[in-house]
Amino acid sequence: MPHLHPDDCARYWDDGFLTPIDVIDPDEATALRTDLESLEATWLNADLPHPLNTYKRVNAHLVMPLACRIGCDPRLLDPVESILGPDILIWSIEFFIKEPRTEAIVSMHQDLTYWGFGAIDGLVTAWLALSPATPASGCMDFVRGSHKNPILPHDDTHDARNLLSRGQEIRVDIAETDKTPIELRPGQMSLHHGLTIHGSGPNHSDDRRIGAVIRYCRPDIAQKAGARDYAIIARGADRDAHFISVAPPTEPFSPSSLRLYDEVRRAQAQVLMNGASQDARGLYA
Ligand SMILES: O=C(O)CCC(=O)C(=O)O
Repeated sequence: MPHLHPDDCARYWDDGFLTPIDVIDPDEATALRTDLESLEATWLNADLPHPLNTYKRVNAHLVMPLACRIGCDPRLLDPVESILGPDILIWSIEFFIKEPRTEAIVSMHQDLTYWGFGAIDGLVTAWLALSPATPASGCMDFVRGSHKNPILPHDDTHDARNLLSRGQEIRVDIAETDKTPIELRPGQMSLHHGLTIHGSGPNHSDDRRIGAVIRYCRPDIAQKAGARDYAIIARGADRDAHFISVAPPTEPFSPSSLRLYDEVRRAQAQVLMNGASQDARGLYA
C-alpha cells in the first residue's frame, strides 16, 4: 500500500479511523505470528524480571526486536506518514493477545485519557492483525466521529478481565448500534485517532486473536504530565527533542534493554497512574 489516497486521509479525519488497510500479505503476517510464538516459547520460563506477558503487553519495542521490525516496516509507515507527516516516532508497541475461548475484553475508552499528551491529533495507533480479528474473536469496535470529543470522563473498573491498565471505561453508555466492528484479516491494519472511543469483546473463537499495536506520534507532541518520556525515531527527524530517543533493541531481552524497560516503566507509571483509584495493579499486567 503506498501513501494514502487523499480521500482516505479525509475519511480518517472525519471518522477518527481508517480500515481496512492492506499492508502485508497474509502469509507474511502468519510468519510474523510464528516468530512471535517461537519467542513466546523461548522466553516464557526464562526467569525475566517481569512476566513475559508484561513485556508483550506494554513497551514491547524496548525489548523485542520483532516489535520494532513490525513498527519500522515502510509498508506501515507509508500510510501513517499520510496522517502524521514525514517525521514519525514510535512511542509504544504492544501485542494485544486474546487467547481462544477466553473472556478478556477491552472496555470502551479513549487512548489519550491517561497518556499525558492531552487531547492531541499528533498520535495515531496502527493495529496490525496477525490472526483473524472478527466479532467472534473479539475485534475492536470503533465509534465513528467520536474523536471530535474532548477527553471524556472515565471510571477505573479494575476489572480483572480487562486488558487495560486500570480497566478504564468511558462514563457514557455507547449503544451497540453506534459501534463499528473492525474486522481484519492477517496482514491488514486499522488506524485510529487517540480520541476515538473504542473497545473490544471476548474471544469466542478457537484461535488466538493477536494484534500488533503501534503508537506512532509526531515529534512535536510532548509529555505534559510527567518529567520525561521516550520514543524511537521511525522515519524522518526529531527536531523537537521532547522525547528521549532510544534505539531499537538488537536482541531479545538483553540486560541493557531490560534496564531501559524498567527506567521507562518508572517514568510512565507516574503518568499512567495519575489519579488512579487503586495502585498500579494491572499497569503492566
Ligand atoms: O486489541 C484490542 O482489543 C484493543 C486495543 C486498543 O485498545 C488499542 O489499540 O488502543
